[in-house]
Amino acid sequence: PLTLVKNDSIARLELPGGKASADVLLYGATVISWKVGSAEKLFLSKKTPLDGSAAIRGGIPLVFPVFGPASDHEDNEGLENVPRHGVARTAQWQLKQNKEVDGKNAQGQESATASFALSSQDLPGIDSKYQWPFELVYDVTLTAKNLTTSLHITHSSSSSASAPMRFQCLCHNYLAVPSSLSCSVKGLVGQCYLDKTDGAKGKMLSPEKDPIILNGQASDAVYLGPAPDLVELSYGSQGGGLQLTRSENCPQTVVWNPAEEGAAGMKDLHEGGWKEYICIEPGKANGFEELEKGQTFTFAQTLTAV
Ligand code: TA6
Repeated sequence: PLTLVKNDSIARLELPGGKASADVLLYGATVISWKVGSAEKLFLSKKTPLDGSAAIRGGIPLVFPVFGPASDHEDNEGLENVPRHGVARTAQWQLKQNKEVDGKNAQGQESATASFALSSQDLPGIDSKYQWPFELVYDVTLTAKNLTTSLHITHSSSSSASAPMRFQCLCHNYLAVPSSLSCSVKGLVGQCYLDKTDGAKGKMLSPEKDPIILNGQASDAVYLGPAPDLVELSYGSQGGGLQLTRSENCPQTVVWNPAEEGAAGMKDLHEGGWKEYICIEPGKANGFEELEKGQTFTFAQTLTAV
């Protein structure tokens, strides 16, 4: 079932019998909680405001139409005036009538889906920052062990003169971990990556080994692709973790944790919060997609609790 809670600011999806739940803040269509049973799988800073006054530090912020500062990207034509990480994560989305809130997914598993919509027409002044009209539809589907998000990006310009819409998109997943000092990530071996702890443009390196051990050192790496079949986050000695799959049209994967020194400057991150999450972020974050008017690009990811 789907209910609106907290003064209709949050859409809550639940499977019967407390099997799983997810909370989606309409501000940014940000999944701020995903529970498998009673186990919370996403991180949410205790100091992040949820009243729409600032971007959310946690959950799954949606990054569109640019990842990071536009100035990080050489061929950022048309994106120069778009704010860091874009406009979707700080916009007020609408809850759409649900296709099938309670049903079965393609695999016959019990599922619940909520859909959200954002139109560029809902963003006053957007055309001074971003010239292309767009419609976004975001589906969040819960099954007993999975959370699937699908972002449908439509270039809705009806004017004949419109050049292809240029954009990036990414799910900025803040994944809860028992300790960010003893996690590991598998599935990215062999991929070149931009090490952004070494300046904004990053230095091209390739990881020597799998798994990548996160041991409390700062990490800010953009793995360039191709889209890996599976990325696995292991929590470390106590076992457990998450698996991530995504559509092949979003080949990059960002792995980020600020570590203690980076966290010191983040006023919306509670004390020690950097030890409680790893960001593993699939997306199109290197180079720009180009979408003809009337066309739709769909970016899907599935997180699975193991
Ligand atoms: O996803 C990695 C990153 O680009 C990091 O460089 C760090 O800045 C993070 O995003 C958080 O960005 P934000 O603007 O939400 O503080």
